[in-house]
Amino acid sequence: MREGNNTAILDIVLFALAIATVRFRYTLVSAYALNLKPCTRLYRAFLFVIMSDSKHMQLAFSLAEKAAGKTSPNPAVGAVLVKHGQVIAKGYTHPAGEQHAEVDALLKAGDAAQGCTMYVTLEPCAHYGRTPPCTKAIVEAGVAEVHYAIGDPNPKVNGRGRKYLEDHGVKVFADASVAQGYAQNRAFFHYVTTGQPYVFAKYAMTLDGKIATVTGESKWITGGAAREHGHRLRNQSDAILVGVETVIADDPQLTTRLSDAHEAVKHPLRIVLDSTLRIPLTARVIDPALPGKTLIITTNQSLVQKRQQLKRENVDVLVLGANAAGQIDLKLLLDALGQRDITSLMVEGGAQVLGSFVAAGYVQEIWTFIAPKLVGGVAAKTPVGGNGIAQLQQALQFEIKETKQFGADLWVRSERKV
Ligand code: AOF
Ligand code: ZN
Repeated sequence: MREGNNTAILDIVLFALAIATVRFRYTLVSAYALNLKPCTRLYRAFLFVIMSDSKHMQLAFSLAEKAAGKTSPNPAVGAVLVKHGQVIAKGYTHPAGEQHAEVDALLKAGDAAQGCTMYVTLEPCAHYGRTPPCTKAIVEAGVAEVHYAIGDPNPKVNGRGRKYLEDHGVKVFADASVAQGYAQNRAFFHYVTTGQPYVFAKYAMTLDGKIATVTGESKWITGGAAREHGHRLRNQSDAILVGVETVIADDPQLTTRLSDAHEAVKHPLRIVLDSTLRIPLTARVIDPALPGKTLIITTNQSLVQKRQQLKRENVDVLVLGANAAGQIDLKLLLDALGQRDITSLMVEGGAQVLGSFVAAGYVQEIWTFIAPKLVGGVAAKTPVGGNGIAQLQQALQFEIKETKQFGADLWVRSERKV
């Protein structure tokens, strides 16, 4: 009996807290998952409401996932319109210049949008950019309530979306799933707040941490399934970067090649760092027949004549300032790429280039492929070159977020700890 009373009191306390703040409504979903199973009918009914909220938000996230990698420099967003618990329409962000997720859903719903609740993974925009503001379309369609997962830090939005909706009588529930909203568009969030692309490092190594044998042989460290996954990652990046040493040693094409592509693949901008322009004129990466574009970054140490020789319809040369060691200044590089709307950059190596990005603290995420092989040899290269650090305390800290096996190889995705 006493236990029953205690449960009822717990229910009442939780219920009061839940209605006190919107944020708590979502916190209570976790409380439920943690097995705090209060049993009053009132509370169960309340949980049902908030859980269907979270179900609709999860649907919005899965819609956004469909658009991931195809919306740059815009974030990939999902939106769902719901009335009386029924999904009326679903939308997602279309390529930049076309409709945003909210407008996509509103167009599909037509008049049925009136009185609906919208679940959307990002604060709706309130500005005229390539497209008119979503907030205006939401108000005009008569949407009653908007739940969004995370605010849009774009200085043109940043709370203005919420304010516009509230000022026009729409009920707004913000910050429902901040962590998930951030994770899904982490490159966009980084780009829109720093003006620079989010940097991924990608490499394949053996169990003993080697990217090649002592003779420099590196084809192939991993098997076909892992390499195919590498191409899938390329398909989601805005740009891919290598140093000229890699071009000279491996002569890569740096295009996206997928065996199971059902739609057109994306060829990220190919970037070659080459401070003195040692790139051979026969390199495959500057082949005019390649799809997509190549950008060669150099410094004023290179010959003007060679710069002219390299330029073609799909190949451009950009001269940037150098650091004291005569290498391309990475800050200038990332700023220049941000100005060109590059939101994500995949650095593929080699070791020297990766060493420079790591030393400058620019690597936000690492995709490591590990092949179950041992090659040995002190002279065999490891993924990150440069001078390294003296003390473990100075190491860049990462957190492993995901692991997957591809064939015999393992893929580890780690994010920089903040
Ligand atoms: C939304 N829904 O689906 C997306 C949003 O140039 P525009 O008009 O396409 O606006 C781009 C900005 O809009 C972008 O930088 C980001 O702040 C936001 N993206 N907003 O309401 C969407 N993709
Ligand atoms: Zn919008």
